[in-house]
Amino acid sequence: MHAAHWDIFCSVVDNFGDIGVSWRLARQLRKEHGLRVRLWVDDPVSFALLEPRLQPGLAHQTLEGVDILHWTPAAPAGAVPGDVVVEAFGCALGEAFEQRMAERQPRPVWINLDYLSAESWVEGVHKLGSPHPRLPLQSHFFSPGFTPATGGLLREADIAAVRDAFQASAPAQTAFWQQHAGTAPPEGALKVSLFAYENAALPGLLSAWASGPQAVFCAVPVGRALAGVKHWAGDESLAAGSILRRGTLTLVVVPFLHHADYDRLLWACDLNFVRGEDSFVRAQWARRPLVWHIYPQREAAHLVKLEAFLQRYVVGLEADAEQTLRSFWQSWNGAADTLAPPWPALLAALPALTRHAAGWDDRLAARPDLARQLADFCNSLLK
Ligand code: TRH
Repeated sequence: MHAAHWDIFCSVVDNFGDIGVSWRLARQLRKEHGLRVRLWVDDPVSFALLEPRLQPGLAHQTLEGVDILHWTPAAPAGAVPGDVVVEAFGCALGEAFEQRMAERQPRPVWINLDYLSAESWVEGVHKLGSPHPRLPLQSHFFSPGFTPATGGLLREADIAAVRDAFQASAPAQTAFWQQHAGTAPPEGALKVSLFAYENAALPGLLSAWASGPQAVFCAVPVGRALAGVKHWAGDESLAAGSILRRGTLTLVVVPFLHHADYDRLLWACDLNFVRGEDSFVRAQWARRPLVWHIYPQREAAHLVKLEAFLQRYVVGLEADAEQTLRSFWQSWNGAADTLAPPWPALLAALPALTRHAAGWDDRLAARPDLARQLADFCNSLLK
Protein backbone atom coordinates (compact mmCIF):
# COMPACT_ATOMS: atom_id res chain seq x y z
CA MET A 1 0.00 0.00 0.00
CA HIS A 2 1.34 3.50 -0.82
CA ALA A 3 2.15 5.83 2.07
CA ALA A 4 -0.79 8.14 2.62
CA HIS A 5 -0.31 11.71 1.48
CA TRP A 6 -1.14 14.39 4.03
CA ASP A 7 -1.63 18.14 3.67
CA ILE A 8 -1.29 20.27 6.80
CA PHE A 9 -2.38 23.91 6.56
CA CYS A 10 -1.17 26.48 9.05
CA SER A 11 -1.85 30.18 9.27
CA VAL A 12 0.36 32.19 11.61
CA VAL A 13 -2.12 34.53 13.28
CA ASP A 14 0.27 35.93 15.84
CA ASN A 15 2.99 34.40 17.97
CA PHE A 16 4.53 31.01 17.29
CA GLY A 17 2.29 28.31 18.76
CA ASP A 18 0.35 27.53 15.57
CA ILE A 19 3.43 27.00 13.44
CA GLY A 20 5.30 25.36 16.33
CA VAL A 21 2.62 22.70 16.68
CA SER A 22 2.08 22.24 12.92
CA TRP A 23 5.79 21.82 12.20
CA ARG A 24 6.20 19.38 15.08
CA LEU A 25 3.22 17.34 13.89
CA ALA A 26 4.43 17.32 10.27
CA ARG A 27 7.91 16.09 11.25
CA GLN A 28 6.57 13.40 13.50
CA LEU A 29 4.09 12.06 10.94
CA ARG A 30 6.92 11.87 8.43
CA LYS A 31 9.57 10.39 10.70
CA GLU A 32 7.59 8.02 12.87
CA HIS A 33 4.73 7.08 10.56
CA GLY A 34 6.41 7.23 7.15
CA LEU A 35 3.71 9.50 5.73
CA ARG A 36 4.21 11.89 2.83
CA VAL A 37 3.53 15.33 4.29
CA ARG A 38 3.09 18.73 2.69
CA LEU A 39 3.05 21.61 5.15
CA TRP A 40 1.45 24.82 3.84
CA VAL A 41 2.44 27.91 5.82
CA ASP A 42 1.33 31.47 5.11
CA ASP A 43 4.15 33.18 7.05
CA PRO A 44 7.54 31.60 6.32
CA VAL A 45 9.35 34.49 8.01
CA SER A 46 7.90 33.67 11.44
CA PHE A 47 8.44 29.97 10.73
CA ALA A 48 12.14 30.61 10.02
CA LEU A 49 12.61 32.03 13.52
CA LEU A 50 12.08 28.64 15.10
CA GLU A 51 13.44 26.71 12.11
CA PRO A 52 16.52 28.61 10.88
CA ARG A 53 17.22 26.07 8.12
CA LEU A 54 14.10 27.32 6.36
CA GLN A 55 14.62 29.72 3.47
CA PRO A 56 11.62 32.03 3.71
CA GLY A 57 11.94 33.21 0.10
CA LEU A 58 11.30 29.78 -1.41
CA ALA A 59 7.84 28.75 -2.57
CA HIS A 60 8.72 25.10 -2.05
CA GLN A 61 11.45 23.32 -0.09
CA THR A 62 11.98 20.05 1.73
CA LEU A 63 13.18 19.76 5.31
CA GLU A 64 13.44 16.52 7.28
CA GLY A 65 11.48 14.84 4.50
CA VAL A 66 8.54 17.25 4.82
CA ASP A 67 7.55 19.32 1.77
CA ILE A 68 7.09 22.89 2.92
CA LEU A 69 5.08 25.25 0.74
CA HIS A 70 4.42 28.94 1.01
CA TRP A 71 0.64 29.13 1.34
CA THR A 72 -0.64 32.15 -0.57
CA PRO A 73 -4.21 32.73 -1.76
CA ALA A 74 -3.19 31.33 -5.15
CA ALA A 75 -0.80 28.58 -4.13
CA PRO A 76 -2.87 25.52 -3.24
CA ALA A 77 -5.63 26.14 -5.79
CA GLY A 78 -4.00 23.97 -8.44
CA ALA A 79 -2.79 21.27 -6.06
CA VAL A 80 -4.56 17.94 -5.78
CA PRO A 81 -5.54 17.48 -2.14
CA GLY A 82 -3.89 14.64 -0.26
CA ASP A 83 -5.59 11.62 1.33
CA VAL A 84 -5.78 13.59 4.57
CA VAL A 85 -6.12 17.35 4.94
CA VAL A 86 -5.40 18.87 8.35
CA GLU A 87 -6.74 22.36 8.94
CA ALA A 88 -4.77 23.56 11.94
CA PHE A 89 -6.60 25.81 14.41
CA GLY A 90 -9.48 26.80 12.14
CA CYS A 91 -7.18 28.44 9.59
CA ALA A 92 -9.83 28.24 6.76
CA LEU A 93 -8.68 26.36 3.67
CA GLY A 94 -10.40 28.61 1.18
CA GLU A 95 -13.23 27.83 -1.23
CA ALA A 96 -11.08 26.82 -4.18
CA PHE A 97 -9.24 24.14 -2.26
CA GLU A 98 -12.41 22.89 -0.56
CA GLN A 99 -13.97 22.56 -4.01
CA ARG A 100 -11.05 20.40 -5.14
CA MET A 101 -11.42 18.29 -2.01
CA ALA A 102 -15.06 17.72 -2.89
CA GLU A 103 -14.10 16.73 -6.47
CA ARG A 104 -11.40 14.28 -5.41
CA GLN A 105 -12.23 10.57 -5.41
CA PRO A 106 -12.06 9.24 -2.82
CA ARG A 107 -12.65 12.43 -0.86
CA PRO A 108 -9.91 13.33 1.62
CA VAL A 109 -10.27 12.82 5.32
CA TRP A 110 -10.59 16.36 6.64
CA ILE A 111 -9.31 17.10 10.15
CA ASN A 112 -9.88 20.24 12.14
CA LEU A 113 -7.03 20.27 14.63
CA ASP A 114 -8.10 22.18 17.73
CA TYR A 115 -6.25 24.19 20.35
CA LEU A 116 -5.22 22.40 23.52
CA SER A 117 -7.45 22.67 26.54
CA ALA A 118 -7.76 20.65 29.75
CA GLU A 119 -11.48 21.44 30.01
CA SER A 120 -13.72 18.38 30.13
CA TRP A 121 -16.07 19.47 27.28
CA VAL A 122 -13.16 18.77 24.92
CA GLU A 123 -13.84 15.04 25.26
CA GLY A 124 -17.33 15.52 23.82
CA VAL A 125 -16.04 17.37 20.75
CA HIS A 126 -13.08 15.14 19.98
CA LYS A 127 -13.60 13.24 16.68
CA LEU A 128 -17.01 14.81 16.13
CA GLY A 129 -18.01 15.14 12.47
CA SER A 130 -19.17 18.43 10.99
CA PRO A 131 -20.76 18.58 7.53
CA HIS A 132 -19.72 21.29 5.06
CA PRO A 133 -22.58 23.80 4.57
CA ARG A 134 -22.59 23.37 0.78
CA LEU A 135 -20.19 20.71 -0.44
CA PRO A 136 -20.37 16.94 0.02
CA LEU A 137 -17.59 17.03 2.61
CA GLN A 138 -17.35 16.38 6.31
CA SER A 139 -14.60 17.52 8.66
CA HIS A 140 -13.73 15.95 11.99
CA PHE A 141 -12.60 17.80 15.07
CA PHE A 142 -9.46 16.45 16.64
CA SER A 143 -8.81 17.73 20.13
CA PRO A 144 -5.48 17.54 21.89
CA GLY A 145 -5.82 16.93 25.60
CA PHE A 146 -4.70 15.37 28.82
CA THR A 147 -7.20 12.52 29.20
CA PRO A 148 -7.58 9.18 27.41
CA ALA A 149 -10.80 10.42 25.74
CA THR A 150 -8.91 13.18 23.89
CA GLY A 151 -6.32 13.13 21.11
CA GLY A 152 -3.37 13.35 23.52
CA LEU A 153 -0.30 15.54 23.19
CA LEU A 154 2.54 15.83 20.70
CA ARG A 155 5.46 13.84 22.03
CA GLU A 156 8.20 12.28 19.94
CA ALA A 157 9.01 8.60 20.48
CA ASP A 158 12.65 9.31 21.34
CA ILE A 159 12.17 12.38 23.51
CA ALA A 160 12.71 10.67 26.88
CA ALA A 161 15.97 9.06 25.74
CA VAL A 162 17.34 12.27 24.23
CA ARG A 163 16.29 14.36 27.24
CA ASP A 164 17.66 11.90 29.80
CA ALA A 165 21.03 11.77 28.05
CA PHE A 166 21.22 15.58 28.00
CA GLN A 167 20.13 15.97 31.61
CA ALA A 168 22.70 13.38 32.69
CA SER A 169 25.55 15.12 30.89
CA ALA A 170 27.11 18.14 32.62
CA PRO A 171 29.48 18.75 29.65
CA ALA A 172 26.55 18.81 27.19
CA GLN A 173 24.76 21.36 29.35
CA THR A 174 27.84 23.53 29.78
CA ALA A 175 28.41 23.46 26.03
CA PHE A 176 24.77 24.43 25.53
CA TRP A 177 25.05 27.45 27.85
CA GLN A 178 28.33 28.56 26.33
CA GLN A 179 26.93 28.35 22.82
CA HIS A 180 23.67 30.18 23.45
CA ALA A 181 24.29 32.40 26.49
CA GLY A 182 28.02 32.98 26.13
CA THR A 183 28.51 31.97 29.75
CA ALA A 184 27.78 29.09 32.10
CA PRO A 185 25.46 29.44 35.13
CA PRO A 186 27.30 30.29 38.36
CA GLU A 187 27.87 27.32 40.65
CA GLY A 188 24.79 26.68 42.81
CA ALA A 189 22.51 29.10 40.96
CA LEU A 190 18.94 28.10 40.24
CA LYS A 191 18.54 27.91 36.47
CA VAL A 192 15.34 29.44 35.13
CA SER A 193 14.04 30.05 31.61
CA LEU A 194 11.59 32.87 31.03
CA PHE A 195 9.24 32.86 28.02
CA ALA A 196 6.12 34.95 28.58
CA TYR A 197 3.83 37.65 27.23
CA GLU A 198 4.01 41.17 28.66
CA ASN A 199 3.45 40.56 32.35
CA ALA A 200 2.73 43.07 35.10
CA ALA A 201 4.12 40.67 37.72
CA LEU A 202 7.54 40.51 36.05
CA PRO A 203 9.27 43.47 37.77
CA GLY A 204 8.37 42.17 41.23
CA LEU A 205 9.68 38.74 40.38
CA LEU A 206 12.94 40.06 38.94
CA SER A 207 13.42 42.16 42.08
CA ALA A 208 12.80 39.09 44.24
CA TRP A 209 15.40 37.14 42.25
CA ALA A 210 17.92 39.99 42.58
CA SER A 211 17.55 40.19 46.34
CA GLY A 212 18.28 36.56 47.22
CA PRO A 213 18.63 34.42 49.23
CA GLN A 214 18.95 32.01 46.29
CA ALA A 215 21.17 32.96 43.34
CA VAL A 216 19.14 32.81 40.11
CA PHE A 217 20.46 32.38 36.59
CA CYS A 218 17.68 33.36 34.21
CA ALA A 219 17.69 32.89 30.43
CA VAL A 220 15.27 35.09 28.49
CA PRO A 221 14.84 34.38 24.77
CA VAL A 222 14.42 37.51 22.66
CA GLY A 223 10.72 38.31 22.46
CA ARG A 224 7.78 39.94 24.20
CA ALA A 225 9.01 39.53 27.81
CA LEU A 226 12.27 41.30 27.04
CA ALA A 227 10.65 44.75 26.99
CA GLY A 228 9.62 44.23 30.62
CA VAL A 229 13.12 43.12 31.54
CA LYS A 230 14.62 46.21 29.87
CA HIS A 231 12.22 48.47 31.69
CA TRP A 232 12.97 46.86 35.06
CA ALA A 233 16.73 47.01 34.44
CA GLY A 234 16.61 50.54 33.04
CA ASP A 235 18.67 49.28 30.14
CA GLU A 236 17.20 49.54 26.65
CA SER A 237 20.30 48.05 25.06
CA LEU A 238 19.61 44.47 26.24
CA ALA A 239 19.69 42.12 23.27
CA ALA A 240 20.72 38.56 22.42
CA GLY A 241 24.11 37.99 24.02
CA SER A 242 23.61 40.53 26.85
CA ILE A 243 24.42 39.49 30.40
CA LEU A 244 22.83 41.50 33.21
CA ARG A 245 23.93 41.20 36.84
CA ARG A 246 21.78 42.61 39.64
CA GLY A 247 22.38 41.36 43.18
CA THR A 248 21.83 37.59 43.25
CA LEU A 249 20.38 37.56 39.73
CA THR A 250 22.33 36.84 36.56
CA LEU A 251 20.10 37.33 33.53
CA VAL A 252 21.20 36.27 30.07
CA VAL A 253 19.38 37.20 26.89
CA VAL A 254 19.49 34.32 24.43
CA PRO A 255 18.42 34.43 20.80
CA PHE A 256 15.10 32.89 19.82
CA LEU A 257 16.27 29.28 19.63
CA HIS A 258 15.83 26.49 17.14
CA HIS A 259 13.03 24.11 18.26
CA ALA A 260 15.50 21.44 19.38
CA ASP A 261 17.61 23.97 21.29
CA TYR A 262 14.56 25.38 23.00
CA ASP A 263 13.86 21.85 24.29
CA ARG A 264 17.44 21.72 25.59
CA LEU A 265 16.96 25.05 27.34
CA LEU A 266 13.91 23.64 29.14
CA TRP A 267 15.80 20.46 30.03
CA ALA A 268 18.79 22.44 31.33
CA CYS A 269 16.72 24.58 33.71
CA ASP A 270 15.37 23.85 37.19
CA LEU A 271 12.23 25.89 36.57
CA ASN A 272 10.63 27.02 33.32
CA PHE A 273 8.28 29.90 32.65
CA VAL A 274 6.35 29.07 29.49
CA ARG A 275 3.32 30.38 27.64
CA GLY A 276 0.69 29.62 25.01
CA GLU A 277 0.40 26.00 23.99
CA ASP A 278 3.51 24.39 22.56
CA SER A 279 6.17 25.63 25.02
CA PHE A 280 3.70 24.76 27.79
CA VAL A 281 3.64 21.14 26.60
CA ARG A 282 7.39 21.00 25.98
CA ALA A 283 8.03 22.15 29.56
CA GLN A 284 6.00 19.20 30.80
CA TRP A 285 8.36 16.86 28.95
CA ALA A 286 11.31 18.45 30.78
CA ARG A 287 10.24 16.81 34.07
CA ARG A 288 10.83 20.12 35.81
CA PRO A 289 8.44 22.54 37.55
CA LEU A 290 6.80 25.07 35.27
CA VAL A 291 4.89 28.33 35.48
CA TRP A 292 2.36 28.85 32.70
CA HIS A 293 1.48 32.23 31.25
CA ILE A 294 -1.67 31.26 29.40
CA TYR A 295 -2.63 33.05 26.17
CA PRO A 296 -5.02 35.81 27.31
CA GLN A 297 -8.51 35.66 25.85
CA ARG A 298 -11.55 37.91 25.91
CA GLU A 299 -13.81 37.83 28.96
CA ALA A 300 -11.07 36.03 30.88
CA ALA A 301 -11.96 32.73 29.18
CA HIS A 302 -8.33 31.74 29.61
CA LEU A 303 -8.67 31.67 33.38
CA VAL A 304 -11.22 28.86 33.11
CA LYS A 305 -8.67 26.92 31.03
CA LEU A 306 -5.95 27.67 33.54
CA GLU A 307 -8.05 26.30 36.37
CA ALA A 308 -9.04 23.22 34.31
CA PHE A 309 -5.38 22.39 33.82
CA LEU A 310 -4.47 23.06 37.45
CA GLN A 311 -7.21 20.72 38.61
CA ARG A 312 -5.71 17.90 36.59
CA TYR A 313 -2.10 18.78 37.29
CA VAL A 314 -2.21 19.04 41.08
CA VAL A 315 -3.66 15.59 41.69
CA GLY A 316 -1.23 13.84 44.05
CA LEU A 317 0.70 17.02 44.88
CA GLU A 318 1.31 17.81 48.56
CA ALA A 319 -1.18 20.38 49.91
CA ASP A 320 1.37 23.12 50.64
CA ALA A 321 3.02 22.83 47.25
CA GLU A 322 -0.39 22.84 45.58
CA GLN A 323 -1.40 26.02 47.37
CA THR A 324 1.87 27.68 46.41
CA LEU A 325 1.66 26.60 42.79
CA ARG A 326 -1.93 27.86 42.51
CA SER A 327 -1.23 31.26 44.00
CA PHE A 328 1.93 31.69 41.95
CA TRP A 329 0.23 30.78 38.67
CA GLN A 330 -2.79 32.93 39.47
CA SER A 331 -0.74 35.97 40.23
CA TRP A 332 1.50 35.38 37.18
CA ASN A 333 -1.71 35.41 35.11
CA GLY A 334 -3.18 38.51 36.74
CA ALA A 335 -5.86 36.45 38.49
CA ALA A 336 -4.83 37.18 42.07
CA ASP A 337 -5.30 40.22 44.29
CA THR A 338 -1.58 40.73 44.40
CA LEU A 339 0.88 41.41 41.62
CA ALA A 340 3.63 39.72 43.60
CA PRO A 341 3.94 36.02 42.86
CA PRO A 342 5.05 34.32 46.11
CA TRP A 343 8.66 33.61 45.15
CA PRO A 344 10.03 32.43 48.53
CA ALA A 345 7.17 29.94 48.82
CA LEU A 346 7.71 28.66 45.28
CA LEU A 347 11.41 28.28 45.92
CA ALA A 348 10.66 26.24 49.04
CA ALA A 349 8.19 24.08 47.10
CA LEU A 350 10.57 23.32 44.22
CA PRO A 351 11.74 19.89 45.51
CA ALA A 352 8.14 18.70 45.83
CA LEU A 353 7.22 20.25 42.48
CA THR A 354 10.20 18.60 40.80
CA ARG A 355 9.17 15.15 42.07
CA HIS A 356 5.64 15.88 40.94
CA ALA A 357 6.75 16.99 37.47
CA ALA A 358 8.53 13.67 36.96
CA GLY A 359 5.43 11.68 37.94
CA TRP A 360 3.26 13.82 35.65
CA ASP A 361 5.62 13.18 32.73
CA ASP A 362 5.55 9.43 33.48
CA ARG A 363 1.76 9.37 33.46
CA LEU A 364 1.41 11.28 30.19
CA ALA A 365 4.23 9.35 28.52
CA ALA A 366 2.26 6.14 29.07
CA ARG A 367 -0.56 7.45 26.82
CA PRO A 368 -0.54 7.30 23.02
CA ASP A 369 0.75 10.58 21.61
CA LEU A 370 -1.22 12.91 19.37
CA ALA A 371 0.52 12.05 16.09
CA ARG A 372 -0.14 8.33 16.61
CA GLN A 373 -3.75 8.87 17.61
CA LEU A 374 -4.32 11.17 14.64
CA ALA A 375 -2.67 8.74 12.21
CA ASP A 376 -4.74 5.83 13.59
CA PHE A 377 -7.97 7.83 13.42
CA CYS A 378 -7.35 8.92 9.83
CA ASN A 379 -6.35 5.40 8.78
CA SER A 380 -9.61 4.10 10.17
CA LEU A 381 -11.52 6.66 8.07
CA LEU A 382 -9.45 5.96 4.95
CA LYS A 383 -10.34 2.25 4.90
O1 TRH B 1 4.04 31.83 20.71
P1 TRH B 1 2.95 31.45 21.60
O2 TRH B 1 2.43 32.50 22.47
O3 TRH B 1 1.78 30.87 20.75
C1 TRH B 1 0.43 31.10 21.08
C2 TRH B 1 -0.26 29.85 21.51
O4 TRH B 1 -0.06 28.78 20.65
C3 TRH B 1 -1.73 30.12 21.61
O5 TRH B 1 -2.40 28.93 21.94
C4 TRH B 1 -2.23 30.66 20.31
O6 TRH B 1 -3.57 30.92 20.39
C5 TRH B 1 -1.47 31.92 20.00
O7 TRH B 1 -0.10 31.65 19.92
C6 TRH B 1 -1.93 32.54 18.69
O8 TRH B 1 3.42 30.23 22.54
P2 TRH B 1 3.71 28.71 22.21
O9 TRH B 1 2.46 27.98 21.89
O10 TRH B 1 4.48 28.21 23.33
O11 TRH B 1 4.61 28.72 20.93
C7 TRH B 1 5.95 29.11 20.95
C8 TRH B 1 6.72 28.26 19.96
O12 TRH B 1 8.01 28.81 19.79
C9 TRH B 1 6.91 26.82 20.43
O13 TRH B 1 6.83 25.95 19.33
C10 TRH B 1 8.32 26.82 21.00
C11 TRH B 1 8.99 27.80 20.06
N1 TRH B 1 10.17 28.45 20.58
C12 TRH B 1 11.38 28.19 19.97
O14 TRH B 1 11.44 27.35 19.05
N2 TRH B 1 12.49 28.84 20.39
C13 TRH B 1 12.47 29.74 21.41
O15 TRH B 1 13.52 30.30 21.77
C14 TRH B 1 11.23 29.98 22.06
C15 TRH B 1 11.15 30.95 23.21
C16 TRH B 1 10.09 29.34 21.61
